[in-house]
Amino acid sequence: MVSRARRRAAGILLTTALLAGCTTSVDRGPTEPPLNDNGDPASIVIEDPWIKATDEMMTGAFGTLRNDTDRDVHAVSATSPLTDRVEIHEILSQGTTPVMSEMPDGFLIPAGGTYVLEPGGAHVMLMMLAAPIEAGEDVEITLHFEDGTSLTWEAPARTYSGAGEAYMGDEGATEEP
Ligand SMILES: [Cu+2]
Repeated sequence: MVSRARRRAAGILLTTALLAGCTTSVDRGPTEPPLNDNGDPASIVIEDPWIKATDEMMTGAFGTLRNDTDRDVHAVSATSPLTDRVEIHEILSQGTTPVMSEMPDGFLIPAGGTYVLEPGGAHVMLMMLAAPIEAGEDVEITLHFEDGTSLTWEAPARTYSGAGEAYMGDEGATEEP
């Protein structure tokens, strides 16, 4: 735990330098990604990422997001090169029918904890797909955080048809709930 304590101390020093207006030593230039409060651009990782292979116009991406920092990290939006229409969704029960709903405020990955994107639960939704996504294909997805940092990963496409996949698209509905 010594290294963790040291890293935290370094973060406090960095914050102090910024408050003092002494930015020359920490100025990484405009092309570098912004640092979060820990001074670490890669504090969130995703485990077991995947996306549901589909021949329809929408599909979900999943995985377990792990937050190794000591503060909550707020995911606010998602993007993908495959489509401009990417949203963060959850599944709510309306009576007996599971209905997808956008999470306009995104979600929190708790400090030192995980947030799970899974079928039947929260997911990254890709809509208005121009072409099918075939099993084995890799799909690039980026999650954007409130602090200005982001996480990009390649999600391998898998064939999946399980409970909780009753998306509105599968029911023939064209409107998002
Ligand atoms: Cu969805």
